[in-house]
Amino acid sequence: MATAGKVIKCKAAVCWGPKQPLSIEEIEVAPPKAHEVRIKIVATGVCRSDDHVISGALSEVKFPVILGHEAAGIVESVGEGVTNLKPGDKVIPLFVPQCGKCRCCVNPHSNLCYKNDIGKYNGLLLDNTSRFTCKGKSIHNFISTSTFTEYTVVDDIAVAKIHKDAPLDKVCLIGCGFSTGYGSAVNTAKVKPGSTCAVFGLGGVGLSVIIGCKVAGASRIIGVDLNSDKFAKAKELGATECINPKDFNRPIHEVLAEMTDDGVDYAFEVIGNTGVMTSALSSSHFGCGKTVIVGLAPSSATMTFDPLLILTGRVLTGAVFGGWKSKDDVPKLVSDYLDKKFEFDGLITHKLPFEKINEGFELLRNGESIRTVLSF
Ligand code: PAD
Ligand code: ZN
Ligand code: ZN
Repeated sequence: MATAGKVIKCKAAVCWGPKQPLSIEEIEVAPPKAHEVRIKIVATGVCRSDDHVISGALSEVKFPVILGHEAAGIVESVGEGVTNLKPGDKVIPLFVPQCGKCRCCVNPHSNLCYKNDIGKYNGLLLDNTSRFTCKGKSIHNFISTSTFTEYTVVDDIAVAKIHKDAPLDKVCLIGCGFSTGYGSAVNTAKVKPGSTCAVFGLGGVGLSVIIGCKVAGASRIIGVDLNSDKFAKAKELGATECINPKDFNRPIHEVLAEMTDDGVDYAFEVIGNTGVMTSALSSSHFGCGKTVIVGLAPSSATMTFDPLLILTGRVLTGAVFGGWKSKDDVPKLVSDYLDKKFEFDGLITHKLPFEKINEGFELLRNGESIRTVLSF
């Protein structure tokens, strides 16, 4: 491409600090260095995890920063040593990279590569620098991806090549929301046919848990949300019942225990609220229930519960990105989507031009949208 090796000037949404709207700016994106890839982002989703940074809930994230981590795009150019990608390839950036060499990568049961930037939030590429500048200032990366920009640069362990026929404005959801929820059910919980599930939080990720529970053959899938407007879509995607904690004057775990002969087989917390995490744990069966934490709690939050809850046999676990080994599994998820093994188009409730990104976040905050997909 004509731009290879050159600095690209383009549009990006810069987050200058918490509690302020994102600002559409012209930025400069330097060419990729060795083992890096410059990507033209085509479509990017608005995920709650980005909003946690904007709201100030993830206080370790360094500013200024370009957020965004759920996206699909096209390779513009590659740095030295990148052999498996070429300009024009369709790709999905990976917020959990896969180096293939670290203790987690070589363990078939883990997907959290040591090279990830979640929780540490260094906000830099692996060589400890950034390729973004704006108004003379260096701008941080966000969890190995930064997709709220027309062009981004990622390390080659943080990008997967996908099928050439993949519709980028849909499969961008495989970069986070869909895969996280779906994998939490099929990989992390390993939901069994005929089982009973409760899903706390019916946003894009919680609804994807429901899709996973259904594909796994669960016989009852109970959606739980404070916003009853979310119930119709949840039922459309596979929930067999939905309940609103506001409609009961006793704890929701007691309601669920009554509904399910002492508790569900699998409970999922997909909100990021530590109180709800304990409710989810309490809703699972005392002797054989499994609870999966998917929601991202605020930086300072801690979870407390009576240890007797797990002493009797309940299992408590969690997963980032649905337990998928990103570089290996994302291309397979895209192919499975193209082969119609599952469907998630119903999660995309809004489409907006990139410039309207703040409107996309407003729709998420006021509960109107499931996923807004922004395109350039
Ligand atoms: P969302 O905000 O679209 O959905 C959250 C839902 O929870 C909404 O429908 C709310 O009405 C509902 N809700 C809020 N509080 C309560 C409550 N106390 N009781 C019942 N329902 C409630 O978010 P999302 O689906 O995009 O993301 C959900 C969480 O998952 C969020 O914390 C996000 O940061 C996290 C996430 N984790 C990963 C991962 O890899 N583990 C990936 C992506 C997102
Ligand atoms: Zn996300
Ligand atoms: Zn690794």
